[in-house]
Amino acid sequence: MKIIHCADLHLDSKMESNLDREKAVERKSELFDTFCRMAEYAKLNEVKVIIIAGDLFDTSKNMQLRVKRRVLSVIRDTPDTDFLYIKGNHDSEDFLEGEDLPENLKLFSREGRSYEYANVLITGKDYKKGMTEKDWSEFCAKLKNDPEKINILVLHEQEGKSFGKEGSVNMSVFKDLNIDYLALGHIHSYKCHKLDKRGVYCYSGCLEGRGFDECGDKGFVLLETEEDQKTGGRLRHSFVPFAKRRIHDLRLKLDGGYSREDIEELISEKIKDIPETDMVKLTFSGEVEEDTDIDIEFLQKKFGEGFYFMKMCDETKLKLSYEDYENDISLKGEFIRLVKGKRMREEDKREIILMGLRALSDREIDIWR
Ligand SMILES: [Mn+2]
Repeated sequence: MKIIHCADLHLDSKMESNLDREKAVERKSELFDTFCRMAEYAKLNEVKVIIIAGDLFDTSKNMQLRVKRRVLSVIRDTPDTDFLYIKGNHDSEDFLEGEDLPENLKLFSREGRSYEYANVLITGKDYKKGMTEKDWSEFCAKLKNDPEKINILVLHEQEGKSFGKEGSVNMSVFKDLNIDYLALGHIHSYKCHKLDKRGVYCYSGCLEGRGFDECGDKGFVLLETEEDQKTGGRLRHSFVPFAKRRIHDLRLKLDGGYSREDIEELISEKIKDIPETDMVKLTFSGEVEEDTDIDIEFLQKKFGEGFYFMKMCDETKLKLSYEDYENDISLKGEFIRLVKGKRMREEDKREIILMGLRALSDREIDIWR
């Protein structure tokens, strides 16, 4: 039997933090398309269950009736697959109320609930704010996991050292409960670790990256059960990259003087393996000499055309020792000589000089150097 574990789709996200209105609308429809493609994948590959581990939607305020109804119709059109959906911290409690729900959409509650498919028991619990260690222990004590079966637990929680603080849960509370696979949502990157001798806990990550804090491969986890007479069954899991576009947050650390040609060469090298359908942010950092030519507008236009979206940021600081200017016949030189002639601590003088030079220069200087 095949099962998909996905989470954090945030289907009604506005997508406007980087993109212009037109692209934001397009990207938003891509989020939905990827959800449809996943349903298609389930049909083609005879996936019995799709687990959605919370945050199917972004906020109830953004929630458009249209998006909700379309999601329900995709589920209805995939009748051979059950959609097991727990609510995350973004999903509002009552947004499905009054809707005509498809039979294959299975919901949970804040107290927890289980569904059984052959030898697989899937238990899930909607997100509930402020769960203490005691609450979790009580929840775990009620689990009906059967050691002979494959047991999956679905939650939308932040893994942490302690309980309750920022809504975190220490994963050790789920140890030795015969859990084979703990399907988690909330963290937007794929991550899988050993839970105990028997099981693993796994964040599937989101299906599509939305911003530059959601970089790299995004997709879902495919679970496959194997019949095994001795153990009653085994579960294999693998991450399936599935996003339409990948998001890259790149940095170019500079040190010294660079001509425009040098900069262009460095950019070309940095981006050479990135497909043009991707979204790229490139930040220049480090220290550069004054004659370095980073014309962000020009570079963004030149290289941005090769990608769906590109954004460049210049965070470089001016590499400077003020002694270089001390004897100059210039405003900078005059300023340095003026400050040096004052009666004050040498460190203060240095700080004032660097601050003044920064004001007189068009590039930022690291004054704490
Ligand atoms: Mn969340």
